[in-house]
Amino acid sequence: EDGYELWLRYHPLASTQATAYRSRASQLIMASSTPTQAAARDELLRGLGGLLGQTPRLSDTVTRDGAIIAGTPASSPQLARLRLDTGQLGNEGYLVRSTMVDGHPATVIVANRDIGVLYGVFHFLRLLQTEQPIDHLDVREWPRIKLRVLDHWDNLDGSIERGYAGASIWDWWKLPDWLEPRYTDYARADASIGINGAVLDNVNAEAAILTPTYLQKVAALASVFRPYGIRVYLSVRFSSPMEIGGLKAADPSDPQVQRWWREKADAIYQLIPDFGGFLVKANSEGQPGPQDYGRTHADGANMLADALAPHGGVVMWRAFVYSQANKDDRAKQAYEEFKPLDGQFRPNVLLQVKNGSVDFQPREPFSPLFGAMPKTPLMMEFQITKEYLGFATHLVYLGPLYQEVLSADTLVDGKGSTVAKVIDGALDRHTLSGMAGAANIGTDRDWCGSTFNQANWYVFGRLAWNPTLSARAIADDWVRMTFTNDEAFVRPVVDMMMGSREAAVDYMTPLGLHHLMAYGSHYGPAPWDTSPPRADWRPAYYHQADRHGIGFDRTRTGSDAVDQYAPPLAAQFNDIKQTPEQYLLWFHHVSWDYRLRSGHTLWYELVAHYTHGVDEVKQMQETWRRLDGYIDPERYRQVAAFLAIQEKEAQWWRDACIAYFQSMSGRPLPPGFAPPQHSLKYYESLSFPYAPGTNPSALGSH
Ligand code: BDP
Repeated sequence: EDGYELWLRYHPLASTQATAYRSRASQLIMASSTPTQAAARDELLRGLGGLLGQTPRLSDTVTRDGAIIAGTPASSPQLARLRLDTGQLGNEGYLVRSTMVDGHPATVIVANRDIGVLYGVFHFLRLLQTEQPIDHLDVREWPRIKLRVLDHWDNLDGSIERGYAGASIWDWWKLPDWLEPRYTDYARADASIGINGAVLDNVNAEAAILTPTYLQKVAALASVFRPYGIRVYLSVRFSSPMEIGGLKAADPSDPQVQRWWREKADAIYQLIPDFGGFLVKANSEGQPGPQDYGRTHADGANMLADALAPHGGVVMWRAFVYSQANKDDRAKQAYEEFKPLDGQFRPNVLLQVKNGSVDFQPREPFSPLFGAMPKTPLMMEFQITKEYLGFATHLVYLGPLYQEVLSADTLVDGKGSTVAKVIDGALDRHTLSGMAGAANIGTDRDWCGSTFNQANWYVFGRLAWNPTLSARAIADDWVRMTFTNDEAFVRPVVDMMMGSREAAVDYMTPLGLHHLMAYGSHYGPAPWDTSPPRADWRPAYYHQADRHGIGFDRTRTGSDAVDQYAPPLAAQFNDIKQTPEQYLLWFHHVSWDYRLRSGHTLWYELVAHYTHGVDEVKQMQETWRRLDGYIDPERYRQVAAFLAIQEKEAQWWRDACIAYFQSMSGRPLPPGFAPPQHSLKYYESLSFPYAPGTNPSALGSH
């Protein structure tokens, strides 16, 4: 097996459940006159055929026990007669219910729109894939978040910024005439977890994407995705009117510029009537933007929003900004720049905010922007591709990271004002809401560079559908669908996944440390590195280690980043005694001899955490060793090999960081801990091959 099938791996169910399921899939009553209906029916037949070894007979009416009826009240008179309550379901929700139809026990999958039926079909298949009972179903589901989007950081030359799974799956050369079957499989996978949008190109965008030639190609992709409920969006370069429109400037207050964008939007919607809108990285890491003309982010976003509004499109404006000129703490800059603009954005603008205030680190406290801009819909931006988490090979399940952020309490409106409630619009009553994930998908046969990375695409989609789901329950589904339902395999693997992110935090950046990674690649440790041209790209900017202590003082006597949080949280983070230890060095500069809750010194705990991270990876290897024989040898062996790489590199991280921090602390290694395998000089001298997304000529490539 090569992993191509992802979690839609409809291999025959081994258990006795299959027999029971067959009697619940005797007949299928389902229209297929629209492309989405056809996609839903094909999926159901493919899934049942694979899982049960037989497909139900197609029929117009229910004539036997165990029928499945799927559709909308509009597409199926029989479903209409059942008068099921679909009010709450909206356009994308669905109901899967066991009921009697014409005297026969049947399963109905009903929705208000075809797309809901497709989502319902995937849910029903998931129940079978995970061997759930299906005799008394009463499932009622609808998405809590409106825009559930993958951001592809794909360049037009086929490379991917921070992509570790091969090249871009968009074959711009052969589009629009040749539509790779893979595009359809991509759409199926997205739809199966409720993803309904795809931004096709890198946030460091090229103007060429908006030329007629490329728009034809984009339209072709949109036509493949449409039946699966996926809208396409484009990242646009703010200066496009100059680069491809012949204008002298891109000033958002210039009527010529405004007209250029209006006409461009009109042209796009001519080709793609359901085009989603624009994603914009502006005045960030060298990208052009409205500030080049003395205008604000709101001025820039609103100009684009006005061009899209007549067509129903949205602008997703990114809040990832920090500048070299600004000498203030980088972690404070997005908040300082955007909070004053609350209330100034058009209704079709979402502000897309990274989960933390620095940059997709193994652990960051949630960005203080969440909860701070009640008049603006804030969209979550997670990273699915593991830029700072070991690329393709390290096994790091991101479910716990996402859940930690989504369930964090901002306290802005009393207890229970979670980040999830900010972004799903519940807290401030926004109808527009969104969650984006920077995709980890490429041309590798397994799509994501490793089998376990597929779980990160999967969990992102499931949490975008419902941000209160548990990362563990989602991992459990994923393991069953991807590997096997054998409990002896499922339990240890889910445990291993659930612990994997904490292990990575421990061997890379424990206790609130961040951004110790090598310049450029962001792979491997380089806490010593002084070569980056900007201070805020150097690890020392973040760890501040010296003879006395380590950590970034963000308290009121430091950068005062703490006061960007709601007062009770600010007070907590400001007080070293109350700060959760996982954020200790994020908020405080701490003496090496400071005693943590364990009674040990900071220096001791730092060494202990690094060591523990390595031990955890060894434990993961041990777990995997015991699971030989439960799954196919191809995937088994790759996971084993990747775990061996991870173990080696966890050791490297530990040893390099301990060697370096010891050179700062001057403290002896606490008793019982092995010394680093090599000298600090050795770790400093290592060099590495090219890593994706670090092409020095590309902007934002540090
Ligand atoms: C950083 C990446 C860089 C991206 C940037 C962004 O290193 O490649 O362009 O984020 O999100 O994490 O714009």
